[in-house]
This record gives sequence, structure tokens and C-alpha cells, in this order.
Amino acid sequence: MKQHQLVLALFACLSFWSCTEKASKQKRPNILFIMSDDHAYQAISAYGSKLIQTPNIDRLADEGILFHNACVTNSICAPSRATILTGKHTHINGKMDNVHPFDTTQMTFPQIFQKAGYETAMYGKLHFGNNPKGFDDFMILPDQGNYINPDFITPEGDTTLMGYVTDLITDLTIDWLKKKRDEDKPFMMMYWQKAPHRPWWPRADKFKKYSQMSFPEPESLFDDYSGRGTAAKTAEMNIYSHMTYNHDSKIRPETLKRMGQIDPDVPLYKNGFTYPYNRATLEQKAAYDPVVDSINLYFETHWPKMSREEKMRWKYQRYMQDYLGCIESVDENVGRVLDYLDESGLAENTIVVYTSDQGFYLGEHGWFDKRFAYNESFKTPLLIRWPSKIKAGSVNDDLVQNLDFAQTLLEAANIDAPNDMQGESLMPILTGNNKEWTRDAVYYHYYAYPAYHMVKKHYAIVKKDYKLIHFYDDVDEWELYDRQKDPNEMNSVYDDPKYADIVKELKGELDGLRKKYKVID
Ligand code: SGN
Ligand code: CA
Repeated sequence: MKQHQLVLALFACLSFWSCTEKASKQKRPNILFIMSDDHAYQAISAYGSKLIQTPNIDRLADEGILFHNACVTNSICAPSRATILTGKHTHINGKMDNVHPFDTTQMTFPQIFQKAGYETAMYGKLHFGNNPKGFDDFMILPDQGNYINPDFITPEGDTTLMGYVTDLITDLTIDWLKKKRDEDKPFMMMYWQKAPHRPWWPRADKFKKYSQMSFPEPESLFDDYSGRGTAAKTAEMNIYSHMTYNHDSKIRPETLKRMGQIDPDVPLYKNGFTYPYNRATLEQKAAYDPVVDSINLYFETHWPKMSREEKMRWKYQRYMQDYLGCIESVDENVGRVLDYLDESGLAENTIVVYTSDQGFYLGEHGWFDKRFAYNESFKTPLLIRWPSKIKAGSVNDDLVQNLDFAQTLLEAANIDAPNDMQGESLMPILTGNNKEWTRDAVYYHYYAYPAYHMVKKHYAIVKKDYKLIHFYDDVDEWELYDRQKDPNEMNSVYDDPKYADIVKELKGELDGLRKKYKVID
């Protein structure tokens, strides 16, 4: 071969190599990780909701996979997020509650994606008390954030955007996808909504629409907790007793003042009327006022004549109206983003995850909020779409956890996960190789006590048939639920001699899980 032929051959080789290298890089899937705050699976129609239709979120189930037994390791906001980002249980990542800041010296999976050549971005609620690492761009809400005209923390400093938070976070997400990202790189983005977090403040049009609707009650709305131990009885999250008139039910301080002492056993929110309203401009307030006025008029004229049971029912309806009004915006905005993925041609090679930082009580056991290892807060929605790998319309009932998300996404992107992550990649399930999935028990641990809602510390082992929970600290109580016979978890059978062998077996397995996950007492 002559010299010039050699040079040409070398050149051809190099350009072929760089093209295939680029092609293989481009083939790496994009990731759109959608998370809402406190979105109960009971409020997603793909899960058979009796409360609301969520056609856009349902698309992910129709075109991908829906998990019936997805759960969290610790049912509270910031600890759940820390588990998601580190792939480690709370006792290892150290984020025990919503108060103490996250230890940012730890490796999180977005940092690994960034190092592997992905472009990364995060918009919405993080709740860590510090800025996220591993993102090329971010705009996060300080602390819990606000529904109306929210403040945002950005790498360049703080700013305030005018409008409704769910729409704004979506605008930021679509804007980044459309205009800001580097199209030569795959992306990994977090689109993490604040809604439907308390105080459940819908956009004005949804507030109006939902305030005129009524919703079916859960069977256990009037649970007296007699089938369970101390923790269920002392928790402060009962709709009648702990939901405030002003902050939650949208009763104005002036109304309450006129009415005098209403129910001395029900507290009022310390900061007066609910804070999203107080942040609104006069024009924004005017859009809410007629609805707030009619709620207040009804309350003032009917409340004094209502029985305790009727009051519970009324508060439940008010709660659902506002909570579900928030969900409708979440769902419509998911639709906007999915539409953009379709229009831009990105949908085919983008993994879309929809989940929540935990489940939530929508009146089951008379409750709102979360924290417990009982079903509604333990279980979290999980829907994943990945057109080239996941068979459309798949459903799965394996025990999967938010602990698994980091390893799953890393494996999907062909990136090695660090050995000290504690989850398991869901790739076998996503690709239809379900037999490779062997886990049959998960570990749960909630620590934030004493704290808001006063749910006692507890840890649990959960299997498909049974749930064994140990409440500790200022009590020492065990509960056992037979999940097949008592799916609503109304009666602990821990003291029933018929279950003695099961208790013994589960305690042994629980010890095994605690060792496996390196729990130190
Ligand atoms: C706020 C809410 C609580 C809620 C916590 C934690 N109260 O404090 O009801 O449990 O957030 O929620 S409110 O008066 O501010 O509405 S979490 O999702 O961040 O864990
Ligand atoms: Ca939450």
C-alpha cells in the first residue's frame, strides 16, 4: 500500500470509529424521571381509582409497565428522595427526617450519569436543605416550596416565578428539553412536582371545578383503631381531629372569628389562613375568592348543626376536592411533557418513570398524611415506559422499592453501579425476564419521631402474604397483618396463637434483612 493510500485508509477507519462511537452514544436511552409529592396510587385511574381519571399518567401504563407492589423504604419526603438518589437505605445515607440536611459528600446516581457523559437537569422540589449535585442545570423550590408565585433556587441565585407551581415546573422542563439541552448528548432529567402536597392548593379553575364535586368515602373512614396498637391511636393525622379549618379546609379567619369557639378539640393552623392564598396577587386572589366565599358560607350556616360524623364527612369531601384538583393539574402537565416527547421524536428512546416520594392516605383509617408501614403510605405508584424494551400494557406485582431506582436506571444506560448500592436493578422485570427476579421480602424503617403527625418509630418486614411491624422507642409493640385475609389492615393478629409459627419465621427473616442491609441498632 502506498503512503497516500495508507493515510486514506487510516482516515476512513477513524471516521468510521467516530461515527459508530457517536451512534452508540446516541443510542443510550434518555431518562425522564417524573415524581410528584404525596401522590397516592388511589388517585391514579390506571390503579383503578374510584376518585379521579388520570388519562395522561395512564398512558405510561398502557404503553409500558405498571407496578402493583412498588413501595418505599421510609414513607416520608426527604428520606425517600435520599434513598432514590443514593440507592441506599436511610440508616446508610443518613437522611432520617425532613429537618437535617442531606450529606452531599455522598455519591448520587445523577452524578454518575453526568460523569458518564449524560446531560443532567432537575426542576422542582428536592427538599434536601442544600443544592443537588450532578446536575448541569437545576431550578429547585426552597424547602417545601409554594403553590403560588413560587421562589426557586438556581445555580445563579434565587428567583421568583409568577404563576401556578405545577404549570411552572412543567414549563421549565419543556423549555430545557426544547431549547437548553445539548442534543448530541443523552439526557437524564428529574421533573419533580411539588403537588399534591399539603395544603392541597389547586389552580383556580380546578379549585372551582372540584369544589362542586363529591367523592366516594373509603370503607375505613371511621376506623376507631381498636384492631391495632398504640401508634395508630396516638398518630395526629385524623381528618376530623387534626386537619385544620383554616389552612386545610380553606375557612377564612374572619369566618371563624364570627362563629366563635367551634370545636375546641380541633386545632387551628398557627399561621392563620392558608399560605398559598397569602402569596397570591389581588388578581389571582379574585379568581379564588368566589369559591372560597361559597365554601365559607356553607361552613358558617351548616357547621353548627352538623353531627361529628357529618363534620368528618364534610372535611373529607373538602380534602378530596382540593387534593384531586391538584392531581388534575399534575396529570395534564404530564400530558404536556409526553406530547412534547412525541412531537420531538424523543419518545422512542426515552425511559419515562412516574412515581411519588411515597403513598398517602385519602381518608383510609380516617387519615391524611403518610409515614406508616401500612398499605396506603407504604405503597407508591410506579409506571415506566420504554418503548423499545418494555412490552406495552405490562403489569407486575413483585415487591420492588424506591431503593431499586438508581441501579435500574444505571443498568438501563449501560453504566456500572457502585457496589455499595443496596437495591436491585428492575431490568429483568422491564425486559420480561421475570424469573430472574427473586426478592420476596422488603425492609422498611421510619425514624422521624417525635415530629409532625406523631407517628412512632417503627421497622417492618413486608412479604406478599404478611406484614410484621415493630413499633419502638417509647413503646415496644409488634403488629402482624394477614394481607390476604385483611387487606385493609384493620386487625393485628400478632397475639393470635394460630400465627405463632409465622411470627417466629418472619422475625428470623427480618433479622436476616437487617443484617443484609447492615442495620446497626
Ligand atoms: C408539612 C405538612 C405536613 C407534612 C410535612 C412533611 N404540614 O409540614 O402535613 O407531613 O410537611 O411532608 S403543613 O402545615 O406545612 O402543610 S413531606 O412530604 O415533606 O414529608
Ligand atoms: Ca412527600
